[in-house]
Amino acid sequence: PAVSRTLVLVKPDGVRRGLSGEILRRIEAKGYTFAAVQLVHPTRELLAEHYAEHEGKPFFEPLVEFMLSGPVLAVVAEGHGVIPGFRSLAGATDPTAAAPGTVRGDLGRGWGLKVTQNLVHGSDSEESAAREIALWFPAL
Ligand code: DAT
Ligand code: MG
Repeated sequence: PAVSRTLVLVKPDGVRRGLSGEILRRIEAKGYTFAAVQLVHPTRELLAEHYAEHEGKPFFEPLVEFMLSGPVLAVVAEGHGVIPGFRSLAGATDPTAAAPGTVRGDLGRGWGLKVTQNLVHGSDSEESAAREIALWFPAL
């Protein structure tokens, strides 16, 4: 696969639990590099844009509230096939279902009891990645 970029977010539960380093370590260990890393206090407007595809779903408001509960580590990761590659590192959306060896499977159930609190976000396509990187890193 071509070299591409993806947007990774270490969500507030990951930052709060001190797992940012462990998550970045796994990304680097797989061979990806970082094009940008920044601690962000997102606004409600930014999150509404970021999660626009989920607007109107029952978990949308709780998701935005959770994402406002503390700082988020925003990362642009780069490498061959990094978009599906990071999704594979992250594991299934629900930490209960996520396989061992994945971020959500190994670390995802320490604090949050909700699917919403699943430690990380990763872009799901080239289009999403371009849109999300422009949102979180307008200067990049
Ligand atoms: P992913 O983050 O794996 O791409 P998604 O895009 O379907 O998952 O959903 C975005 C986030 O919304 C997800 O990381 C956690 C939350 N979420 C998804 N489905 C949910 C549900 N059924 N209940 C509560 N939160 C949910
Ligand atoms: Mg998604």
